Amino acid sequence: MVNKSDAMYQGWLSHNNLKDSPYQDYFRAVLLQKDTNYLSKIEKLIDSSLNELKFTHAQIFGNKSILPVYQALEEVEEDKFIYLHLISSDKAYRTNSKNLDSFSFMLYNKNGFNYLKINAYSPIGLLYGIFGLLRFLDCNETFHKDEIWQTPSYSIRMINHLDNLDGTVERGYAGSSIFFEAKRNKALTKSIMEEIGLSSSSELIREALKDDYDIAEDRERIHDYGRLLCSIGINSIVINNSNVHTLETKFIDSRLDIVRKISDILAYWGIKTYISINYAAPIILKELDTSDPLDIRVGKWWKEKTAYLYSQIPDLGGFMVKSDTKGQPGPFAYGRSHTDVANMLGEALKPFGGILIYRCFVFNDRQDWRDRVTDRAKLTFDTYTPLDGEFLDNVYLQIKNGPMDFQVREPISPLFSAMDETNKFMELQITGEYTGQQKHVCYLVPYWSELLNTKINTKETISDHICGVSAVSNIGNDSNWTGHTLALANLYGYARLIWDTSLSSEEIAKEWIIQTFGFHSKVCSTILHILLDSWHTYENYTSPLGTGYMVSPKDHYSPDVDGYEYSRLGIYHLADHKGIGRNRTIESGTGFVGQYKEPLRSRYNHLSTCPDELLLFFHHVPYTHVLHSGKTVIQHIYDSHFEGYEQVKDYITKWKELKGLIPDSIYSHTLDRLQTQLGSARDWCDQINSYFYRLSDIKDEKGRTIY
Ligand code: GCV
Repeated sequence: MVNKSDAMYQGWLSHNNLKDSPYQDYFRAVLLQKDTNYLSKIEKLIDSSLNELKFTHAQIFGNKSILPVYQALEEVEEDKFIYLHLISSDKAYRTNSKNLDSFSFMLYNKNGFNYLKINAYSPIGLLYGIFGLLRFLDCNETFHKDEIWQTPSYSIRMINHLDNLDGTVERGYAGSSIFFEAKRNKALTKSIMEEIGLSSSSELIREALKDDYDIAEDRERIHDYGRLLCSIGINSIVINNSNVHTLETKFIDSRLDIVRKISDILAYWGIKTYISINYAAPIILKELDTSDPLDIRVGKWWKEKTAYLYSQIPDLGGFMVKSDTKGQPGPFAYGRSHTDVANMLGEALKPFGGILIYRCFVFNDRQDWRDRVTDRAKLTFDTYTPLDGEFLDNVYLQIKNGPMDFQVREPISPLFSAMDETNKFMELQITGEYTGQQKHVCYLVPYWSELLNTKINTKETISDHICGVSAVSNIGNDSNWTGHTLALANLYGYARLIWDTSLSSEEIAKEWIIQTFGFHSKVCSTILHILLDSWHTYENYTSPLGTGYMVSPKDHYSPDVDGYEYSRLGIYHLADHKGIGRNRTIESGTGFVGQYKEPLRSRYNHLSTCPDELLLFFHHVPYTHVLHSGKTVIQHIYDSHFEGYEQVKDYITKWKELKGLIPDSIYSHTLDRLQTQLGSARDWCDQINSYFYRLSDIKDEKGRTIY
């Protein structure tokens, strides 16, 4: 069981800072005024709202003190109080000129008034308002105006878990699943299974042990997770891996009880539960001999199945399904298209208000490395754009931020500025599969902010062309949730950014640091510096100038410059003794650039305008090519790698100055991770520099040691 006294377990929600807040007296009492009667299930959200205020009250005035909650103004006895007003949404939407939705809230503090007020138009808006107010005060902000309005940038703000029912987490770097676990000792059970002959196939073992898995015993932890997510506005979670194995197919069948239990908990936090489904479920569950979406029996099967699921979990969000990739069954097995599958499932979900999230991660893993024409980067666009306008309106295409796969730097996927007749989600990755796997510090919010705010013409950004954002979770059952303490800033930052895309990554980092560590100026400035610098640092010592993928194909972590170079995966840097990079231009390259609209198309197509950091993604150049920075490509490679290594060294020096200023456990654990990062940065720096020095035979101008 997790150590709940771990200094990071409460994340950013300890409300410790309120102990010194000039506003603390307002937390002596609460007035809750409701304009309308809400359904009892909605009362869960009111409970959570009041519980958060009770917790805050106890933090300030001690555990023995009880928070009085009043229903009418004239009853309030205290001089100061928090005033919660749940306003009928019809009235509010009618009379208010602001762009309100059910998640909106308003904080109100007028000089001379003896209360801090939260106006909300739905119970979830009220809960968001409470967390919004607490954040505001925890960060020691002051009310410069009477009213502060908040409405999120997107109505769906989602987290994707890659958790499997046996408790493992694909691309998880922070322990096991917080949702699922084995009831008995797994190792013991496995050895028994092996003894009776189910030796080699883990799928068989998992299947044989199917009744041995359940919702994690520590349900309080799921509650606490819901609280963390709700406080930053997340309202949707896909609870299982989009690679759906046989065992997890049972979530829509004999193990639906697990989904229901999780969904019941998350409902306290206004979070809708989604399930990843396997498109071949009718066959896997042995109920049909086909999954052909155009076979009437299959459509009927999904309709009945969906009706059953909603009868058990009426507020289920919907399904996520992964299209053709990596051995997962796809529509092409039956000669059908993506729309055939998506619309069949969308139709089944429609009567219940459910949505279908269709993940468009496609790639051809049969490519011949000798083939210079086929370009994996082009595949998603080529596959999906002909289908624009053909998806039902409750189908959302989930598109990874870049055309490849969560590299430290990729250009934005051209699909976002195409397919105007289709609902689109952007998928980000919080878990650092290719960005140091939470052993390295790598605060990704600056990157995400850059992506969402990419201008696609003079008026619009990418963000205007999507209707939601989703991201792969970085959470596990480690006591501090994310393995690396500083990786929690990525979860926090992701959610805050998609709540309000105009927030800067620096503002977000400051919020997180202050709520987590308090106001000590050295602590704040050091952690802020490390976080804001860390993405560029990681980029510096890993693959240069947008090439990506110089990692080991086995672990996606350690350096292996040619790891993918002769593979069938379509990922090639094409470095030889003269130059490096993939020519994707319209005239002489693979033509990928042609998928962009102006102005990005011209910007990326021409060497003179292509940004340095993406140069090798779009162009093949000699090592002596001069960048906009004035350096040659080869000198940039040497300099950035030496610099990246030095930056990590500097983080360690700076971190050591925090000894005694932050809890010891966080201090030493993070120091340990930074030292691991330094060792890895050294490997990266030496291997990349040596590789390119040996290949190009061009010396480092600064004469540093290259092996
Ligand atoms: C969930 C990458 C990852 C896989 C992941 C896949 C996807 O290939 O390595 O672990 O599978 O992306 O996003 O579907």
